[in-house]
Amino acid sequence: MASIDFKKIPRFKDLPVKKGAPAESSWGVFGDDDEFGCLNFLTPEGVIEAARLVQKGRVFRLDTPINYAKPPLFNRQPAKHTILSFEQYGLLGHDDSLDNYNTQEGSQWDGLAHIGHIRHRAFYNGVKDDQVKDGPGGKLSIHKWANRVVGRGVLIDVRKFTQAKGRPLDPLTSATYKVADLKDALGAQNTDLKPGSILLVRTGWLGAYLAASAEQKKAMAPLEALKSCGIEATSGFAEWLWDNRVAAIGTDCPAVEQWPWDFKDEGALHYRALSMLGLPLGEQFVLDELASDCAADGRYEFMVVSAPMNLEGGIASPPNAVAIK
Ligand code: UVW
Repeated sequence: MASIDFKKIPRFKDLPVKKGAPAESSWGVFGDDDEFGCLNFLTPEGVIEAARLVQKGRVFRLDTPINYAKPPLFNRQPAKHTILSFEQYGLLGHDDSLDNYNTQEGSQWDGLAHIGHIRHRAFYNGVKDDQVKDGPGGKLSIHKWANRVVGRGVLIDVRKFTQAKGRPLDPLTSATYKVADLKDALGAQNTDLKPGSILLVRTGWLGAYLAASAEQKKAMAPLEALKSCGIEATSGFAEWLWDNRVAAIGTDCPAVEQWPWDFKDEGALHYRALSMLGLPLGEQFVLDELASDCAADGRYEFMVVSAPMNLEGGIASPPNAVAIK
């Protein structure tokens, strides 16, 4: 984590800055070898500012329990947890063994090597597939984030806002929230986006999923069957995030954008955010309790501390995150 001069960061309309880089990409803004993208907006000064937001000592866990989704979404497999015993050594005690663990089985940060651009065949900053799969030394590895994802968090409760306006959407469909909804909800919350915010957006999907029956969960889990709400995947959304210097965006829905999204569509948010801007996407975050507290005290900003897995060469990670107020 390092200080940056926010005034020197180009506006979205002036991207790309690097000759030959794709349109609307930030490639080169933080240097040709940069692997952090928008996480560069998180600074030591921002950490100190974020710590000042801790005022009442309430801590909100943002991760789902491991294996919360039964079965996990997108055809991902559940982890197998075994308690190992020390009995054979005459000792009363245990270890855990967690087999078959998929780092994206529940709440997760999509690392920047999760999805590369469909046409450019490259990840953020032009990283190629073989550079990602280079073992523990792989480029864009999630372990590099292990001490980088700390800063000011802002919650937009767009679910609550649209419900209050009498136009709730069904989170278990592919309906989308518009950027205007996010802006209006922020305004209604009297909250602003300062440079270097970790933006959390409550869409209502996780609550709706948890309220579904076991049969419904089983039916909606496969990638081919899942339908989920999300945020519009437009250039305008990417521009708003970049120009506000959002460091990462986490939501309580499965893909941040709606699911399904069309892999052939270059306008998909996974391409715009992960591959073009280097903007981490957070999915299936637990936000309901935090949202209730924000509504109760009228404060939608807090400190976020997320320590992704120290997995060298890793692609993604549970956020291992808390919001502290
Ligand atoms: C895909 O979009 C394929 O996965 P995720 O939503 O987990 O990033």
